[in-house]
Amino acid sequence: MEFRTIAIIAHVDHGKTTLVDGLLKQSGVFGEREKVPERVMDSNVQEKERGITIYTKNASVRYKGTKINILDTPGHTAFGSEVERILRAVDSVLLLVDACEGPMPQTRFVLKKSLALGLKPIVVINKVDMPNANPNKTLNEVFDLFGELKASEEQLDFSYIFTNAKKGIAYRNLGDKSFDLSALFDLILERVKPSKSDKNFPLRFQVINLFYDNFLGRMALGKIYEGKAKNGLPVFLKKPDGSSSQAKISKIFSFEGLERKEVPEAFAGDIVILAGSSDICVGDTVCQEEKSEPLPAISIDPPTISVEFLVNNSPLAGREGKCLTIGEIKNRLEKELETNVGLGVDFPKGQENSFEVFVRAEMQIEVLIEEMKREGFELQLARPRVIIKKENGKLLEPVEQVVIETPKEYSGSIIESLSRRKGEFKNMIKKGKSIMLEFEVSTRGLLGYADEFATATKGQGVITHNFSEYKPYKGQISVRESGSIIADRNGKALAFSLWNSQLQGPLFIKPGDEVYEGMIIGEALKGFDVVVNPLKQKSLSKRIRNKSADGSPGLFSVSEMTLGKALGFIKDDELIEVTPSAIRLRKKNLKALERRVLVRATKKEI
Ligand SMILES: Nc1nc2c(ncn2[C@@H]2O[C@H](COP(=O)(O)OP(=O)(O)OP(=O)(O)O)[C@@H](O)[C@H]2O)c(=O)[nH]1
Ligand SMILES: [Mg+2]
Repeated sequence: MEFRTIAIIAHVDHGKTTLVDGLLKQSGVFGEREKVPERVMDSNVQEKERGITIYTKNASVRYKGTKINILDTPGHTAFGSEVERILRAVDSVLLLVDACEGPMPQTRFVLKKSLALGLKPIVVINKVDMPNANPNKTLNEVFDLFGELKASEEQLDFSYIFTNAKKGIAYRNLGDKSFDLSALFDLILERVKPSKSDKNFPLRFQVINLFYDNFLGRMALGKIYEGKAKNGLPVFLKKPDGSSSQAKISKIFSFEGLERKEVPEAFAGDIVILAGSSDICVGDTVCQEEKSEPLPAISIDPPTISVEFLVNNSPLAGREGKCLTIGEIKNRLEKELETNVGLGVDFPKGQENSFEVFVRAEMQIEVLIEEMKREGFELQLARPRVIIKKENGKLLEPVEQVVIETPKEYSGSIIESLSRRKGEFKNMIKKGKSIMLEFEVSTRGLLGYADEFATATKGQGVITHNFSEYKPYKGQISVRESGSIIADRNGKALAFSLWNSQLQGPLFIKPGDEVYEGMIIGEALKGFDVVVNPLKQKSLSKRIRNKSADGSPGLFSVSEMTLGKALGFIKDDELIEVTPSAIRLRKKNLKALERRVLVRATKKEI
């Protein structure tokens, strides 16, 4: 049997997972009566809730005697390096572009990576059914993008096709009569060359992703480049650093539709999962012969952000969650490390009650914490910090390429805010009513920027950023200029006092919410911390004068705190308290007096 492996790559929401639905359905993967949910590959709960793909997933379809392995990748910028890794194992990519939006920043990123690897993408112009779709213009823009990214002659001569992924229809030419995706299936067989794989060579397999199974332990997803994987086969596990160890293949799973099917053997060209080594990592080569060369290493971007995870010691600790201890958090993080390639953890050596967790994007922390919340964990997080390096006596920090697409009217304020964050403006391209801006910004400058950006562009802007390299430290970057409104006692907040407190700035809590001394209940716009009593009632005499029953002055707006917002909001002396049902902010030091003494002592030191 012949194999083809393709990845579907695109900007977020351009329709990758919807197209995979169509490919699966039309290749007969599901029974006729089977009820298949929309975007079936987005099977993770958070993926369903957020409506985006977070983890790369794979499936396979059979068409005219060929097995096509399909990898559905995430389009969100935070998971860009996941896509990069996947591209190593594919024979080609379907570059999907929304016919209304045209190429967007992440389209550029994933196309650039594909071209650099020498892949020849098939361009799929999707959502042609939308009233504001402009497929021809989009196709021209894609062609220009190939040119801009210095595609080779061969790559510039790309094939293209138009689709309505939602209905599962592909048109080789606009205006063709078509009722299904066969034109796309045929194009894949026509344009994607079968894997260069020799079944007669000894086995060579490379790992691109990891899974964990309670019974089988760590398992590796990857591609068989040469030879045959066989159950029970003794193998060598070669690491990129040149070290080698022995193992035995204990199970092989191949993909049929969405199912993982256990098979006794698998052949070159196929994408499979192997079990048998608890030590296996992304990029490792599994080979049959000791003298076999390992496959070229897969580079994984280093983590650039660290966040301290602490045991919850707030006055409300233990009320809402069931997993609170340092041991429980440690076990959970160890489990995560089995498969989460983008994560690193420094476990405490002594009696400390905290861990340092390393990631590449704030959103990775959000996804992990959200998962832990659901599992019943309580913990606290400190302000994310960027990992600074020292080389030859010089401080270096990670910088990112930032691409923004926004309606023109917001470009001024974006340039201003990113300059304040020490971003370097690189380029500007007009695109109809919108404008594309390119910057180089340090990861430090981007921390907490997502929320500010969404507000500045009224939700109409799109920002993507990807790590590029470590560069000289850019100096001090000012953090949030506002202060915090802090509660001075424990109890249930009352409407009257909150109504007064909101004169200081937006609040994060509503009447009836539980508060404690040192808890942050809002943002103090004056620029310094304000301590308030959120339990204060209106005096009886005033209540009688105002003729209001409880003295409460009516409704006011509350800015709901999300984890993303909280990570961008807190300062160095503040923490986020996470429980299954709440996100609270607090001062590290809960007592106002102690905080004042500490500030005075620090000032004296300076
Ligand atoms: N009208 C129309 N809507 C589509 C089409 N393709 C996808 N959509 C819709 O576009 C939205 C995003 O689709 P997804 O398939 O989740 O996009 P995605 O590229 O997988 O998104 P990420 O994985 O998060 O990057 C969904 O609401 C789909 O129903 C299409 O051809 N026509
Ligand atoms: Mg998707």
